[in-house]
Amino acid sequence: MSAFPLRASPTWPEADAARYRAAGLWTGETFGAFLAARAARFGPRTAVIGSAGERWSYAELDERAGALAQGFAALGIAPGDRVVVQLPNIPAYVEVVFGLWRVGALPVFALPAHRRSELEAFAAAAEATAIVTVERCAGFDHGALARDVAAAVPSVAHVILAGELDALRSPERRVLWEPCASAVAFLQLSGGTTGTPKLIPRTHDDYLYSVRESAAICGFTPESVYLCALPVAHNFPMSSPGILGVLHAGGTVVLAPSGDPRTAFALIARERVSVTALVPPLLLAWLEARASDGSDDLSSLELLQVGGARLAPEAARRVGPAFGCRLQQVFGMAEGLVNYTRLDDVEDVVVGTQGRPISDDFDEVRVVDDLGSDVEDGALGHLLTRGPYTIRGYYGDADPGSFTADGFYRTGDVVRRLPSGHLVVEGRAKDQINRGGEKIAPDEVEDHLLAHPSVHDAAVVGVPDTRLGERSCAVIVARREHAAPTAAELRRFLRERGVAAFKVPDRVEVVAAFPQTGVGKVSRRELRAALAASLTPTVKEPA
Ligand code: OOB
Repeated sequence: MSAFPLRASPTWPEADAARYRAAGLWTGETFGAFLAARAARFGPRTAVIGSAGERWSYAELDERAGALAQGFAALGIAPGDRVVVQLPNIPAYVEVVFGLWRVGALPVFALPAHRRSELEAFAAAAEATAIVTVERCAGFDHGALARDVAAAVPSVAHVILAGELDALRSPERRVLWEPCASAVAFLQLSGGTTGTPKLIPRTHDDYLYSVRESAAICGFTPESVYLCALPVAHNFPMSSPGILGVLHAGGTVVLAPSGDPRTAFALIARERVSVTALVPPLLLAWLEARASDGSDDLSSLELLQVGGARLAPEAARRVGPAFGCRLQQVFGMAEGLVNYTRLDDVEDVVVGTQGRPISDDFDEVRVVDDLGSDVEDGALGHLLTRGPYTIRGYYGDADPGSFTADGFYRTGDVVRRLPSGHLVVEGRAKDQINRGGEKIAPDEVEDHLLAHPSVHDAAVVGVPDTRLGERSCAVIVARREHAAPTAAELRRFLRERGVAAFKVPDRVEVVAAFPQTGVGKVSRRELRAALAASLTPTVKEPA
């Protein structure tokens, strides 16, 4: 067993769990059993294709994950251990994650963009015992980063590099561990609204339910060929229906090293890809590339999913004509609830809404006013949700205020519900910036800025941007008798502190003092709102 016991997290009351089991939503299947069952059913079919020419069948993937699990066990990775996985879109990601599940360990999913500040925080919060990463990727030394994190976080005993996996594999076939399906299978990262990371405990039962239903809603079959163009560890390409949905259906996952149109179009043509998933800014890049050069054969594409941030209706309408395929909007969250427009929805619904929940009968959705009373259909309100795959609390019960007393998750999204059950995302009441699908917690970035010797105070706000939806702007008050730091200096400062590039403010404004927004202590939220309103997107962008 792990030397670092799992922290307790709030979970579903037994009555709800019993209801989900009785209705056949929670089947008792675990991820280890899931892969074995796929291998038994789809053995010789192609499961995973990598951009370097790797092609693994279901039987091979199962074999590789099993041999890796034995190696992980021999290294001392124990059931219940948390293991930070920071891998790009390479086939090793799939075998590592299933290998960890086979040994009873819990992956903690980091994104390739995360740097020391984030990785250290995740490893510490999860008390991870190992980090799995690549030596280098896109010019960055991930191996050195992982070793730095291991040196700083006492629980981390191992750094495992993708290049070392073959040496780790063992031909032994000991039965390792069969966890209970109601146990936590992995920790996903929350987009975050606070300075400290919130880890999301997802169970085998709840996550596999969402995977199976998502695959059914999206019509995945053994013929489906899914291009993973977003970072594979994100909840959207992982399970909505994502790579797990394709594997569930017996289809093929094609891992793209990047989502840029050139790379992606070539892979779509080469592998006859039928479905893929994008965030809105990437869709815009694809639309532009397609308009300037329509020569790639994308005729295999049947479905293009877009989610993670607001999709402008004008962009949505261009999908069909540009790619000759259907659009599907996906509005989801790593905490659980996922909404899809359905394949048989009419165009206005597909273009103008963000879909409806996976389960008509079991996803509970409330749209409430500021006082918590339900509003009429069609009216704006806060989205609260509870159901068979939405967590009831964060890992270790961090931030209990994100949940109501009766277990609804406060999504922080402001929505309208239509009589059909479809939701339209109209805005956000949470302190979060959504930079083209990448989520930024202002608190976190402000804490870093305040560490700069010339910064007296800092507020980070979102400003509208036609391409990304929002960009981040740091508003700075300099210390008395200090020259205000330049934008370039602050950016370098944040990078040196190991902050992911997407969190480094796009714009920096220096002001003499912050506006007084109310009586007494200035609320960060009011302050950010006042500053955001005073910043127009046309003001000069820093070079
Ligand atoms: C997905 O998950 P997260 O955890 O990175 O972010 C969730 C938040 C939502 O609460 C909402 O604020 C925003 O991202 N969001 C959207 C959206 N999809 C997500 N806002 C407007 N329109 C959409 N279609 O982003 C995620 C997880 C699973 C599937 C898809 C997206």
